[in-house]
Order: sequence, then C-alpha cells, then structure tokens
Amino acid sequence: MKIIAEKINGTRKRVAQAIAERDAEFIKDLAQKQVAAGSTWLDVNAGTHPDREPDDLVWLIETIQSVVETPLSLDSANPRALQIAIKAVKKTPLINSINGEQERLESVLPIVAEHGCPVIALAMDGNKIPETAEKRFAVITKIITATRAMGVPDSNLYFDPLAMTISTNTESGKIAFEVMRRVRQEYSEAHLTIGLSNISFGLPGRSFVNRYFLGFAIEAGLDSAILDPLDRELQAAILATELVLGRDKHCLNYIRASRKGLFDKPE
Ligand code: THG
Repeated sequence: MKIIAEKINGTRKRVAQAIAERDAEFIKDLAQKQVAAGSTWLDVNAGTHPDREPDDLVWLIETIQSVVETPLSLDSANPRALQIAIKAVKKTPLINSINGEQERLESVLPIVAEHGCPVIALAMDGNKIPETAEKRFAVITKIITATRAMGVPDSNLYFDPLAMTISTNTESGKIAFEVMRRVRQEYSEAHLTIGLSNISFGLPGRSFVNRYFLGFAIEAGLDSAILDPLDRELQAAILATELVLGRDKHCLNYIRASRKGLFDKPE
C-alpha cells in the first residue's frame, strides 16, 4: 500500500498559518514526521487563492526538499501553479490531479507526458461528481483514452473513484468499491487511490468509519491512499487488512511493524 501523506495542506488551519508566516520549521517537522511514518509521496496543497498559490507552493516545495528526499504529490487544480511547481521539484512528482474535463486534460496532460509523471485522475467531469458507479467509470474510460493517445502508460495512472460522505448518501462506499473493481478488471495496469477522510465527514467516531472503509477498499483493489500517516491505528489497520487478505508473505510486514513499536503504547 503506497501512502500519500496528507498533512501539508493549506486548508488545515495550522498549515495555513505556517504558510502565511513562512514558518519553515513547522513545515519541515511535518515533512520529516510523515516520511518517518513510511510515506511514498508527500502531498503538497497550498490551499491558497490562485494569485498566491504558485509562490506559496514553491516555498512549500523548497522548504520540504531542504529536509527530505521523498517525492511530492502536487495537489492543485491550477494548471499554472502546476507548471511553476514542477520546475521547483527535485524528483519526478505525482500530479494531483486531472479529471475528465476537456480543458483540464488539454492543459495538464502535456505536462504529465513531457515529465513522465504519475498522475491522479478523478472520476468526475468538471465540477460535477457523477452519482452512479457506471457514470464514474465512463469518465475513467474517457480519461484513459486521452492518456493513451498522449503516450502516458496506464501504469502511471492513479484513478480516484471519489469517496463521497456516507452521511449524505449511504451508497457512497458501495459506489466507490464498484468503480474500483471495474478499474481492476478492465484496466489492470492502472492504480487506484482515494482521499480517505471525506467518507466519514459529519459523523462521530470518524476513525472507525475511515478504517473499515479502507479495509474493504483494499480488498476491492485500492493500492494507494491519501491519508494521515501519523495515525498509528490506521497504519495498523492497513497492515492487518493486507495480512488477512493473504498479501503479506510470512506476515513479514506485520511483524516488522510490531518490532518497530507500532503496537506499543505511546508515552
Ligand atoms: N482526492 C485527491 N486529492 C485530495 C483529496 C481527494 N486532496 C485533498 C483531500 N482530498 C485529501 N487531503 C486531506 C488533507 C487534510 C485533511 C483531510 C484531507 C484533514 N482534515 C481534517 C479532518 O478531516 O478532520 C480537518 C482539518 C484539520 O485537521 O485542520 O486534516 O479526495 N486526489
């Protein structure tokens, strides 16, 4: 399971403050902690107004890269910010994200193709998220037609079926699982990812909802997720899920994590 670490996100109050005050130490600490927790990518989302976003994103990237080598996930809906950010990264980044909207495909796919970047593709057209699994899968098919035409290998695609809040539609989990299964069946080289925490929005005991959702999603083929890597119980849930699905040979990963103290009581 590849982890895209979510904490450097300007929509979070404390991070927004650090960006505004150019508090590099706070950002460096978040980067180092998330890397130590085993992240494959660090998501970087400036969360700011489009005018400020390129500057803020470049400052975040340079600050993070001064302490860690882990590749970044550039989380922006703004093609101009992405263009500028990609010049600041040391390692090939994950682009987060494209969707089925023609304009977005045309502005971002050339960057993806030129730099050979992996890219997250949301199962939506423009601002509307399709209600049914069928319609989301149709968007995915449209996207993969466009990426193949640009020479982007399927193995560089991370489809995000979108986790809508369960509290407003109790079918949300099932819809996401169905999209995942279809992608696994039809586009077996492509990957899957999801922004985990949205599923539990507005509910009490969110960590339980997130955890069980993630377990079933892994069974449905999810192989990466945007989540809080510092959540030890979530990390344990991932390892236990892979274990019971027979995907952890000789229980090595599970036991190794235990030896490293995953189940020890924090001080
Ligand atoms: N798909 C893709 N990218 C995404 C998302 C997605 N990027 C943004 C978001 N969704 C995932 N990232 C975060 C980052 C931080 C938090 C949630 C999602 C977070 N939320 C706190 C909470 O949920 O309670 C509240 C904020 C806070 O802690 O201050 O931390 O779906 N491709």
